[in-house]
Amino acid sequence: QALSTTMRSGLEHGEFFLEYQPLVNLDTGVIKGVEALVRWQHPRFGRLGPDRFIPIAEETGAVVPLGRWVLQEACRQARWWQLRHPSDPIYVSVNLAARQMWDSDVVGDVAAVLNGTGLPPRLLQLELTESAVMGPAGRPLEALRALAGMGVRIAIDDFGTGYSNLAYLNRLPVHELKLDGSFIEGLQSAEHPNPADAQIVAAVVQLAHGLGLGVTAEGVETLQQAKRLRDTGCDTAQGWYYARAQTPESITALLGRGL
Ligand code: G
Ligand code: G
Ligand code: MN
Ligand code: NA
Repeated sequence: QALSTTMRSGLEHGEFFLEYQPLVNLDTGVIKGVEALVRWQHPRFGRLGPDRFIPIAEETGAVVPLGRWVLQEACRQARWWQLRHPSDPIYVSVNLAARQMWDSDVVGDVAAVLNGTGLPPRLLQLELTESAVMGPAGRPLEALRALAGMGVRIAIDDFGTGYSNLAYLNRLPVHELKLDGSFIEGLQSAEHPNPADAQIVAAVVQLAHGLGLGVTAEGVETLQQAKRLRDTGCDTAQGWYYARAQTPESITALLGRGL
Protein backbone atom coordinates (compact mmCIF):
# COMPACT_ATOMS: atom_id res chain seq x y z
CA GLN A 1 0.00 0.00 0.00
CA ALA A 2 1.42 3.35 -1.11
CA LEU A 3 0.18 5.23 1.94
CA SER A 4 1.68 2.86 4.46
CA THR A 5 5.20 3.05 3.01
CA THR A 6 5.24 6.86 2.93
CA MET A 7 3.83 7.46 6.39
CA ARG A 8 7.08 7.39 8.31
CA SER A 9 8.87 9.59 5.78
CA GLY A 10 5.84 11.91 5.78
CA LEU A 11 6.28 12.26 9.52
CA GLU A 12 9.98 13.10 9.06
CA HIS A 13 9.12 15.65 6.37
CA GLY A 14 6.50 17.47 8.41
CA GLU A 15 3.54 16.51 6.22
CA PHE A 16 1.17 15.93 9.14
CA PHE A 17 -0.64 18.75 10.90
CA LEU A 18 -3.33 19.18 13.52
CA GLU A 19 -6.65 20.94 13.47
CA TYR A 20 -8.62 21.60 16.64
CA GLN A 21 -12.37 21.38 17.18
CA PRO A 22 -13.84 23.37 20.09
CA LEU A 23 -15.44 21.64 23.07
CA VAL A 24 -18.06 24.02 24.36
CA ASN A 25 -19.69 24.55 27.74
CA LEU A 26 -23.37 23.91 26.96
CA ASP A 27 -24.60 26.39 29.58
CA THR A 28 -22.39 29.34 28.68
CA GLY A 29 -21.25 28.64 25.10
CA VAL A 30 -17.67 29.29 26.21
CA ILE A 31 -14.92 27.15 24.70
CA LYS A 32 -13.44 24.97 27.48
CA GLY A 33 -11.25 22.66 25.44
CA VAL A 34 -10.38 21.39 21.97
CA GLU A 35 -10.03 17.98 20.35
CA ALA A 36 -6.85 17.58 18.29
CA LEU A 37 -7.57 15.97 14.90
CA VAL A 38 -4.71 14.90 12.66
CA ARG A 39 -4.51 15.56 8.91
CA TRP A 40 -1.92 14.63 6.28
CA GLN A 41 -0.83 17.02 3.54
CA HIS A 42 0.36 14.32 1.18
CA PRO A 43 2.74 15.40 -1.63
CA ARG A 44 0.87 13.29 -4.22
CA PHE A 45 -2.63 12.70 -2.88
CA GLY A 46 -3.25 16.11 -1.34
CA ARG A 47 -4.95 16.65 1.98
CA LEU A 48 -6.03 13.41 3.65
CA GLY A 49 -8.31 13.01 6.66
CA PRO A 50 -7.62 10.51 9.45
CA ASP A 51 -10.21 8.06 8.11
CA ARG A 52 -7.90 7.56 5.13
CA PHE A 53 -4.72 6.72 7.03
CA ILE A 54 -5.36 5.95 10.72
CA PRO A 55 -6.73 2.44 9.99
CA ILE A 56 -3.63 1.68 7.88
CA ALA A 57 -1.38 3.19 10.53
CA GLU A 58 -3.02 0.95 13.14
CA GLU A 59 -2.33 -2.09 11.01
CA THR A 60 1.31 -1.30 10.22
CA GLY A 61 2.19 0.07 13.64
CA ALA A 62 2.99 3.51 12.22
CA VAL A 63 0.29 4.85 14.50
CA VAL A 64 2.77 4.61 17.38
CA PRO A 65 5.29 7.21 16.09
CA LEU A 66 2.43 9.22 14.54
CA GLY A 67 0.53 9.23 17.83
CA ARG A 68 3.68 10.29 19.67
CA TRP A 69 4.02 13.25 17.29
CA VAL A 70 0.33 14.19 17.73
CA LEU A 71 0.68 14.10 21.50
CA GLN A 72 3.81 16.28 21.47
CA GLU A 73 2.35 18.82 19.04
CA ALA A 74 -1.03 19.04 20.79
CA CYS A 75 0.57 19.50 24.23
CA ARG A 76 3.01 22.11 22.91
CA GLN A 77 0.10 24.06 21.44
CA ALA A 78 -2.05 23.70 24.58
CA ARG A 79 0.81 25.00 26.73
CA TRP A 80 1.09 28.01 24.43
CA TRP A 81 -2.66 28.67 24.84
CA GLN A 82 -2.33 28.31 28.60
CA LEU A 83 0.43 30.92 28.75
CA ARG A 84 -1.66 33.18 26.54
CA HIS A 85 -4.79 32.76 28.68
CA PRO A 86 -3.59 31.72 32.15
CA SER A 87 -6.75 32.66 34.03
CA ASP A 88 -9.02 30.25 32.16
CA PRO A 89 -6.91 27.77 30.19
CA ILE A 90 -8.43 25.28 27.76
CA TYR A 91 -7.61 21.56 27.78
CA VAL A 92 -6.59 19.54 24.75
CA SER A 93 -8.16 16.16 24.02
CA VAL A 94 -5.96 13.71 22.10
CA ASN A 95 -7.13 10.46 20.47
CA LEU A 96 -5.14 7.37 21.39
CA ALA A 97 -5.21 4.32 19.13
CA ALA A 98 -5.66 0.92 20.76
CA ARG A 99 -2.26 -0.05 19.48
CA GLN A 100 -0.63 2.81 21.40
CA MET A 101 -2.00 1.28 24.59
CA TRP A 102 -0.77 -2.21 23.75
CA ASP A 103 2.44 -1.75 21.76
CA SER A 104 4.15 1.27 23.18
CA ASP A 105 5.24 2.87 26.41
CA VAL A 106 2.37 5.32 26.34
CA VAL A 107 2.83 6.21 30.00
CA GLY A 108 6.48 7.08 29.44
CA ASP A 109 5.62 9.05 26.31
CA VAL A 110 2.93 11.11 28.06
CA ALA A 111 5.17 11.79 31.05
CA ALA A 112 8.01 12.91 28.77
CA VAL A 113 5.75 15.19 26.72
CA LEU A 114 4.17 16.81 29.79
CA ASN A 115 7.60 17.28 31.27
CA GLY A 116 9.04 18.68 28.06
CA THR A 117 6.20 21.08 27.26
CA GLY A 118 5.33 22.13 30.82
CA LEU A 119 1.65 21.44 30.21
CA PRO A 120 -0.15 20.67 33.50
CA PRO A 121 -1.59 17.12 33.34
CA ARG A 122 -5.11 18.37 34.07
CA LEU A 123 -5.05 20.21 30.70
CA LEU A 124 -4.56 16.94 28.81
CA GLN A 125 -7.45 14.57 28.08
CA LEU A 126 -6.86 11.25 26.34
CA GLU A 127 -9.66 9.75 24.24
CA LEU A 128 -9.89 5.96 23.98
CA THR A 129 -12.63 3.89 22.44
CA GLU A 130 -14.40 1.24 24.48
CA SER A 131 -12.63 -1.51 22.55
CA ALA A 132 -9.21 0.03 23.30
CA VAL A 133 -9.76 -0.13 27.06
CA MET A 134 -11.76 -3.35 27.14
CA GLY A 135 -10.65 -6.92 26.95
CA PRO A 136 -8.63 -8.91 29.43
CA ALA A 137 -7.04 -7.06 32.30
CA GLY A 138 -3.45 -6.24 31.58
CA ARG A 139 -1.38 -3.64 29.94
CA PRO A 140 -4.07 -1.07 28.96
CA LEU A 141 -5.56 -1.23 32.44
CA GLU A 142 -2.22 -0.61 34.11
CA ALA A 143 -1.44 2.17 31.65
CA LEU A 144 -4.80 3.86 32.28
CA ARG A 145 -4.26 3.74 36.02
CA ALA A 146 -0.79 5.23 35.66
CA LEU A 147 -2.03 8.00 33.35
CA ALA A 148 -4.92 8.90 35.62
CA GLY A 149 -2.52 8.78 38.56
CA MET A 150 -0.45 11.46 36.82
CA GLY A 151 -3.55 13.68 36.73
CA VAL A 152 -4.41 13.24 33.04
CA ARG A 153 -8.14 13.05 32.19
CA ILE A 154 -9.43 9.89 30.49
CA ALA A 155 -12.39 10.06 28.07
CA ILE A 156 -14.26 7.21 26.39
CA ASP A 157 -14.68 8.14 22.71
CA ASP A 158 -17.74 7.11 20.63
CA PHE A 159 -19.43 5.99 23.84
CA GLY A 160 -22.40 3.71 23.27
CA THR A 161 -21.18 2.13 20.04
CA GLY A 162 -18.75 -0.43 21.50
CA TYR A 163 -19.36 -3.48 23.63
CA SER A 164 -21.57 -2.31 26.43
CA ASN A 165 -19.67 -3.74 29.35
CA LEU A 166 -20.67 -1.08 31.81
CA ALA A 167 -18.71 -2.70 34.63
CA TYR A 168 -15.54 -1.14 33.28
CA LEU A 169 -16.83 2.35 34.07
CA ASN A 170 -16.54 1.41 37.69
CA ARG A 171 -13.24 -0.42 37.45
CA LEU A 172 -11.36 2.01 35.24
CA PRO A 173 -10.24 5.55 35.98
CA VAL A 174 -12.55 7.30 33.50
CA HIS A 175 -13.53 10.98 33.77
CA GLU A 176 -15.56 11.75 30.66
CA LEU A 177 -17.96 9.97 28.29
CA LYS A 178 -18.06 11.25 24.72
CA LEU A 179 -21.52 10.28 23.54
CA ASP A 180 -21.40 9.13 19.94
CA GLY A 181 -22.91 11.46 17.35
CA SER A 182 -25.33 8.78 16.14
CA PHE A 183 -27.38 9.31 19.32
CA ILE A 184 -27.39 13.07 18.87
CA GLU A 185 -28.85 12.78 15.36
CA GLY A 186 -32.16 11.62 16.85
CA LEU A 187 -32.51 14.88 18.80
CA GLN A 188 -32.74 16.81 15.54
CA SER A 189 -36.40 17.65 15.25
CA ALA A 190 -38.31 19.62 17.86
CA GLU A 191 -41.65 17.99 17.01
CA HIS A 192 -40.41 14.48 16.36
CA PRO A 193 -37.29 13.64 18.28
CA ASN A 194 -36.40 9.96 18.03
CA PRO A 195 -37.78 8.72 21.37
CA ALA A 196 -35.18 5.98 21.72
CA ASP A 197 -32.24 8.31 21.11
CA ALA A 198 -33.65 10.88 23.51
CA GLN A 199 -34.00 8.17 26.16
CA ILE A 200 -30.49 6.89 25.59
CA VAL A 201 -28.99 10.37 25.85
CA ALA A 202 -30.89 11.10 29.05
CA ALA A 203 -29.94 7.74 30.54
CA VAL A 204 -26.25 8.14 29.71
CA VAL A 205 -26.17 11.62 31.24
CA GLN A 206 -27.79 10.31 34.41
CA LEU A 207 -25.47 7.30 34.54
CA ALA A 208 -22.39 9.45 34.00
CA HIS A 209 -23.32 12.02 36.59
CA GLY A 210 -24.24 9.29 39.05
CA LEU A 211 -20.72 7.94 38.68
CA GLY A 212 -19.15 11.39 38.88
CA LEU A 213 -18.26 11.57 35.18
CA GLY A 214 -18.78 14.39 32.68
CA VAL A 215 -20.58 13.97 29.35
CA THR A 216 -19.56 15.45 26.01
CA ALA A 217 -22.03 15.17 23.11
CA GLU A 218 -20.40 14.71 19.70
CA GLY A 219 -21.81 15.73 16.33
CA VAL A 220 -24.01 18.60 17.54
CA GLU A 221 -25.19 20.20 14.30
CA THR A 222 -28.30 22.20 15.20
CA LEU A 223 -29.63 24.63 17.79
CA GLN A 224 -32.42 22.16 18.52
CA GLN A 225 -29.92 19.47 19.48
CA ALA A 226 -27.96 21.90 21.63
CA LYS A 227 -31.14 22.97 23.49
CA ARG A 228 -32.23 19.40 24.12
CA LEU A 229 -28.78 18.44 25.34
CA ARG A 230 -28.71 21.40 27.70
CA ASP A 231 -32.15 20.49 29.03
CA THR A 232 -30.95 16.94 29.60
CA GLY A 233 -28.06 18.19 31.72
CA CYS A 234 -25.29 17.29 29.29
CA ASP A 235 -22.11 19.23 30.12
CA THR A 236 -20.14 19.76 26.92
CA ALA A 237 -20.90 19.92 23.19
CA GLN A 238 -18.79 19.37 20.11
CA GLY A 239 -20.02 19.80 16.56
CA TRP A 240 -20.55 21.92 13.50
CA TYR A 241 -23.33 23.94 15.14
CA TYR A 242 -20.60 25.52 17.28
CA ALA A 243 -17.46 25.16 15.22
CA ARG A 244 -15.62 22.94 12.78
CA ALA A 245 -12.11 21.68 13.30
CA GLN A 246 -9.81 24.60 12.51
CA THR A 247 -6.28 25.94 12.62
CA PRO A 248 -4.61 26.74 15.93
CA GLU A 249 -4.58 30.43 14.92
CA SER A 250 -8.35 30.57 14.66
CA ILE A 251 -8.71 28.76 17.99
CA THR A 252 -6.51 31.44 19.55
CA ALA A 253 -9.00 34.05 18.36
CA LEU A 254 -11.82 32.19 20.18
CA LEU A 255 -10.14 31.90 23.57
CA GLY A 256 -12.31 33.17 26.39
CA ARG A 257 -15.19 33.92 24.03
CA GLY A 258 -18.61 32.36 23.64
CA LEU A 259 -19.73 30.54 20.53
O1 G B 1 -11.39 14.72 11.93
P1 G B 1 -12.26 13.58 11.50
O2 G B 1 -13.72 13.80 11.71
O3 G B 1 -12.07 13.21 10.08
O4 G B 1 -11.76 12.31 12.37
C1 G B 1 -12.12 11.02 12.00
C2 G B 1 -11.63 9.99 12.98
O5 G B 1 -10.21 10.01 13.09
C3 G B 1 -12.17 10.19 14.37
O6 G B 1 -12.73 8.98 14.77
C4 G B 1 -10.98 10.50 15.22
O7 G B 1 -11.11 9.90 16.50
C5 G B 1 -9.84 9.90 14.44
N1 G B 1 -8.62 10.66 14.72
C6 G B 1 -8.41 11.95 14.47
N2 G B 1 -7.18 12.33 14.88
C7 G B 1 -6.60 11.22 15.42
C8 G B 1 -5.33 10.96 16.02
O8 G B 1 -4.47 11.83 16.19
N3 G B 1 -5.10 9.68 16.44
C9 G B 1 -6.02 8.69 16.30
N4 G B 1 -5.70 7.46 16.74
N5 G B 1 -7.23 8.90 15.74
C10 G B 1 -7.52 10.15 15.32
O1 G C 1 -12.69 11.13 17.52
P1 G C 1 -13.88 11.26 16.65
O2 G C 1 -14.10 10.15 15.71
O3 G C 1 -15.14 11.47 17.42
O4 G C 1 -13.63 12.58 15.80
C1 G C 1 -14.61 13.51 15.60
C2 G C 1 -15.08 13.39 14.18
O5 G C 1 -16.40 13.88 14.03
C3 G C 1 -14.21 14.18 13.25
O6 G C 1 -14.01 13.45 12.11
C4 G C 1 -15.05 15.41 12.95
O7 G C 1 -14.76 15.98 11.69
C5 G C 1 -16.44 14.85 13.00
N1 G C 1 -17.42 15.85 13.38
C6 G C 1 -17.22 16.87 14.21
N2 G C 1 -18.33 17.60 14.37
C7 G C 1 -19.29 17.00 13.62
C8 G C 1 -20.67 17.27 13.38
O8 G C 1 -21.27 18.21 13.90
N3 G C 1 -21.33 16.42 12.54
C9 G C 1 -20.72 15.36 11.95
N4 G C 1 -21.46 14.60 11.14
N5 G C 1 -19.42 15.06 12.15
C10 G C 1 -18.71 15.87 12.98
MN1 MN D 1 -12.31 11.61 19.32
NA1 NA E 1 -15.92 10.13 18.39
